Amino acid sequence: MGNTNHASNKVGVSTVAKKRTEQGGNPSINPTKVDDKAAKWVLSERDIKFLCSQTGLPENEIRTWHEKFFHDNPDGRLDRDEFRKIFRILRQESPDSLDNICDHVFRAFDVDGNGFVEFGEFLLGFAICSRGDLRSRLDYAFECYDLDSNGFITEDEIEPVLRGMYTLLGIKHSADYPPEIAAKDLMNKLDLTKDGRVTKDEFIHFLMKEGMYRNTVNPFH
Ligand SMILES: [Ca+2]
Ligand SMILES: [Ca+2]
Repeated sequence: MGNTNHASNKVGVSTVAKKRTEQGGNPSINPTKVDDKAAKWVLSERDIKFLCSQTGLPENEIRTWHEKFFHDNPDGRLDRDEFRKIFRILRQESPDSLDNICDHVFRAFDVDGNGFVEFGEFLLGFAICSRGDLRSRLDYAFECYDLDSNGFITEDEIEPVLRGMYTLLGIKHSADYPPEIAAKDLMNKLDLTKDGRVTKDEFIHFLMKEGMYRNTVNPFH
């Protein structure tokens, strides 16, 4: 395998670590783009080490994912439709129930917000959402709700995602407690400082201790 370290950071896994985990101290990793035209990517030893430490996956599993990912997606990234297909395979729920939540999960995975989920973003998101600790999973859940990615959740952002969660969980909307009221109630619970917007800290703090709400709010249970 060629070793072309110090390539430009185009793919954005470094930002995953920076934005999504606040532990700090993570080196940047990106599968290294060897040739623009061939769009061929290699994982350096450093990439592998970083992904192992971030995802908790063994090296051979990372190599397997990498091979499969680039086999299915030679351009090294997933657009929304491609992401939807993979998401359907990875989740246990019926495909129809996933549709409304899928775009929100896509936004959480697309850490650098470039409209694509690159390999590193995919692997890290997948590992964290399926086997990460609760705080990390809530960190990703926050991004699902922050529709405009401005770092705050507002009441109008809660409702569409909550609707997606209801569909995902097979919860029927009851006429006397429609999603817009549920969103209002949830907003009141989350917005501790009553300034009309919810920070990530408020979101995580509340849902860490409120299991009942967490079950209907967090797509990554
Ligand atoms: Ca991206
Ligand atoms: Ca927002």
